[in-house]
Amino acid sequence: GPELYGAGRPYYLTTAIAYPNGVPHIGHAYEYISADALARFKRLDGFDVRFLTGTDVHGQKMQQTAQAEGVSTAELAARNSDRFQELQDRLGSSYDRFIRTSDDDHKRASEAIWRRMADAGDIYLDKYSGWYDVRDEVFYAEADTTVDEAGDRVAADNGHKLTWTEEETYFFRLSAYQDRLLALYEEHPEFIGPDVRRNEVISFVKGGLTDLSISRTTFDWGVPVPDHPGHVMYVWVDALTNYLTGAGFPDDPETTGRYWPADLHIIGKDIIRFHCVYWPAFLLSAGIDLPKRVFAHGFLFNKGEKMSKSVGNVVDPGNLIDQFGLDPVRYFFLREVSYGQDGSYSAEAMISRINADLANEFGNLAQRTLSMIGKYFDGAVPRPGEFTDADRVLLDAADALLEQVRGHFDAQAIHLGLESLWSVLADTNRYISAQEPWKLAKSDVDRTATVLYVCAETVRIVALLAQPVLPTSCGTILDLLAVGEDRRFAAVTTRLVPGTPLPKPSPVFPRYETS
Ligand code: ME8
Repeated sequence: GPELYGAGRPYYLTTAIAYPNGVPHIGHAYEYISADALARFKRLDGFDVRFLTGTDVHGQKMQQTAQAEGVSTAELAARNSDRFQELQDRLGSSYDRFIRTSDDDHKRASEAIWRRMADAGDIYLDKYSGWYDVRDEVFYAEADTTVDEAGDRVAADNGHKLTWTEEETYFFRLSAYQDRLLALYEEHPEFIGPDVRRNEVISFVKGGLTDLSISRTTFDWGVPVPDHPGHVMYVWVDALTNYLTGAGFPDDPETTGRYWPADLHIIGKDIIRFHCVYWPAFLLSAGIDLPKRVFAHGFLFNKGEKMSKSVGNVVDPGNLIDQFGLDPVRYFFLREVSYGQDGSYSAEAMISRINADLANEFGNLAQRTLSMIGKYFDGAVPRPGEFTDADRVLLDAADALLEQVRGHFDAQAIHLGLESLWSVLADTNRYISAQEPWKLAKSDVDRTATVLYVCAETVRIVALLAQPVLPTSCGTILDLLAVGEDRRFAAVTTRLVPGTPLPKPSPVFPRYETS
């Protein structure tokens, strides 16, 4: 078999688990597509990937939304969690588990981590009084609030309405972890990506940490605190623990040993503090290894505007797929948006990517190459003669792609991985225009064979490495090149075999016609 880079080593990655208080939007779809592409690349590169995603069903916001809609909270959670899982399926996501924090094993994981933090002496009972943002499920210090024009107390950073909260709760001794967290960021700069988020977290922690209220008594929708009736866990305590549940903690130590610590948490930039401050502090307290990396993607906007229900500009991911097709939608978001930065959706930009990058640059090249092979070589892979310098330069560029794309994907620079692939497609298009195989075919069949072989090889290599982003279309191109399933790994170096009969070609990337 082919020599595999990952050699079956475990690789565990996760997405954030969404609040199912509404239906999923394009921001959720973006996170799923990007995490799926990263998961698929690792599998393609020979890793034993475990990919976790799901929903975060607890918290005050869920209970309030259910009350407003007149349904039980469990019903709301189940109904909307189904919508999120359906979206994952429609996006072709290769997740291994869709966790819902109402799952039984998750309750056991949350109890287990709570007990460990309590045993470490990091949990104590006290009275909490302060401001709470139900929408983000986060506590605010008085100093970080302000009063809006209507006279309501709001969060200074985002204007969210705050609720005064006074109750007896358990606290986590977060203040004790400041030095250990700063040491973590210092010793493991790779723990937080991109750098801009790392700097944000460091200055937040340097500003000082106060102990965190981690239980609630004024409502009951959550994981009960072990041995302390009347308290449910603060939603972020159980939510973050989902990553451990998904690795088999605490029921299955063998699986946990294999997949934990997680290699990568993919999240949006708004929840970096929970993942890079609270989560490592909980784990340090519980004596559990820390995840290796947290990467925060940016936010998606509609033509540069924030999407909101009241503005009526929320883009439904299902509609996008209906209109443009799944692979083009996946490609668009991963190529158009620099991963880690904010990005924007517009139909014009989508159509331009589909026609320029997919239909012209990739689709036309594949179709021209395959149809000339059909016409001049009876539909079998042509036998190349000696390679010229131009042939070798192009083949070398294609052969260099694996290491480039691997490097970019390992740094979560998905857009740069695609840029590398498309730059070799552009080279190949220039090469085919310069070589003019359609003219050569009349005078020099041997040279035509070599030129078409070189084109078919670059198409094969690009299709192989673009599979994580364009799984269906690249699968079809590899079918058209008669590349067997056993040769569809990233590290395959076997060239196309001259004489192999190819199926009748058909176009893979249609143009999007605006009538
Ligand atoms: O934060 N563009 O859930 P959530 C890009 N339950 N990403 C976006 C986005 C946008 N417009 N809007 C949201 C939560 N996201 C918690 C997570 S994890 C232990 C608990 C991203 O439904 C957001 O940044 O509000 C987050 O990563 C994910 O969608 C779920 O957001």
